[in-house]
Amino acid sequence: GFEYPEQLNAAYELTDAMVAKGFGDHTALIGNGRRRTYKELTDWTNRLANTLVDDLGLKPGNRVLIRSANNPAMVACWLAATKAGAVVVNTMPMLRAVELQKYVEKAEITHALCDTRLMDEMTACAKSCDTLTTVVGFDGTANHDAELDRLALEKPVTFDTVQTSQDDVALIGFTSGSTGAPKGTMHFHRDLLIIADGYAREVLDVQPDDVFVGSPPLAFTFGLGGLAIFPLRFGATATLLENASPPNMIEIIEKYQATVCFTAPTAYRAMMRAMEEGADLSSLRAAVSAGETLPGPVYDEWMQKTGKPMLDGIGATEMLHIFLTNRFADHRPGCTGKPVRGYEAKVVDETGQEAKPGEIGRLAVRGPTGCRYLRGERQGEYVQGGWNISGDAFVRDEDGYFHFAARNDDIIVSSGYNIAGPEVEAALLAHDAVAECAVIGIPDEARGTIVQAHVVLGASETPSEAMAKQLQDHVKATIAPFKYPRSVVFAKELPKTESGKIQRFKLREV
Ligand code: 3SK
Repeated sequence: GFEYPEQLNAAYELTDAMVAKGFGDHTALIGNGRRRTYKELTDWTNRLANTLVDDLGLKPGNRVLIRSANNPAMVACWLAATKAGAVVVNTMPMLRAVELQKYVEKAEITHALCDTRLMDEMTACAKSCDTLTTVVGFDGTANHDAELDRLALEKPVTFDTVQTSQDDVALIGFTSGSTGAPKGTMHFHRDLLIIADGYAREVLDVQPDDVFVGSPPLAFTFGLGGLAIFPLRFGATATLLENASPPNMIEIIEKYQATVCFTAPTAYRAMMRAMEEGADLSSLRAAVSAGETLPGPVYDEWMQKTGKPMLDGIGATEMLHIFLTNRFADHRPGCTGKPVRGYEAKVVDETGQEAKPGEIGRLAVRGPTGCRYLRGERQGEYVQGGWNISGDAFVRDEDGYFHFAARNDDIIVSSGYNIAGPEVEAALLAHDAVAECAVIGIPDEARGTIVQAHVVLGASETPSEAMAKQLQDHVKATIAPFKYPRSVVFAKELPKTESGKIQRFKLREV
């Protein structure tokens, strides 16, 4: 198990405690052109925490929404609110007032800290939300040129951290959900440390000289863990990019010799194309892929180009972070590995019984960081006997390795055959002309449903019937021929969430 003192404040552990451990002069955060040491970050968060309590009336247990792109100021606000005993809801910068309103109402938010560049939608949201009494702007560029920054500059650099208990709620993560109805999941102070002491220590072996880079928003627990909690827990350095496009990530990797990268397979593909043009990613010792299925060809190409495995993992907002993963010394293509320390996983059939090795079923997971839905929404449906039953179909092999088969709603039943959409996608991605693709089922009179592939071609390729035929033949030659996409649609881009997940449901809606 994981042992922590009864009184525990995760934000204190990631700041003041790190200074006490001797990391004061070490760089904690790099972003928007500035470096901050652990001491500077600690002082900054303490000033902010004093402001929240003294000027903005924040009480322990209040719910605080933070609205920002990934930058050091967002990390500082999150740490400050957590130190002050608040429960934080981090949100993505692109959300509109109507979406923010759902979070505010569900989580009964009282305070909102918002990058001033994103204030319009926040103000519009506040007008229709009764619980939200305080909205204050901070300067995401960290020039300290907004109300929250000005108030904070007047405050002392020490703060009496609120003595939360290890099982006090610290964070509410909202699942993006494929239907547009977000659900809140609650996480304790100790959970924030468990993901670091489990996954980041055991699997990544994070060291103080590590430099982290990546694309997931801090509003997504994948990003908060990978780009804030993991580096700060071990005295390492986090680089934060407001626009984490592959070229921007490459620039940071080259400039700061980044060692650990968190992003999705699509970005790794783009980075590998850039390597062919001379980009130097040799400083990376760990390339973590999650948030999307890692296609076998992407894993293979990375291995071939870097000589290192790409670490495929699967996590969930409900469980806070990655719970199944490959390891440096134990990795296989097309495989999501084994449970992280502290977690158990199994594959179950429709009746909840454990499936036999090799049989497809739903992935069930339990562990120390989940799963507690806000207001118990979905608790009965998705949590059974402490097991979180995910929407993903998996197979567990004889050796105990887990293999992703499909999202339950990605299984296409065509003429009585079960076809896993991701398998067809992996086959298409292995064709040189394909840059990105998404496979869905569409209604068909003769077969009930047929496989339709939405394909983005590489820059030098041109859509044509001949190209569609070539791709169909390629799939037939790669996997069982009945799985080939009977319909091929060429697209310029695919619909994606802000965290980079392809929204197949949008393709189904067309
Ligand atoms: O696999 C995911 O989508 C995920 C979700 C939340 C936190 C971490 C991860 C990897």
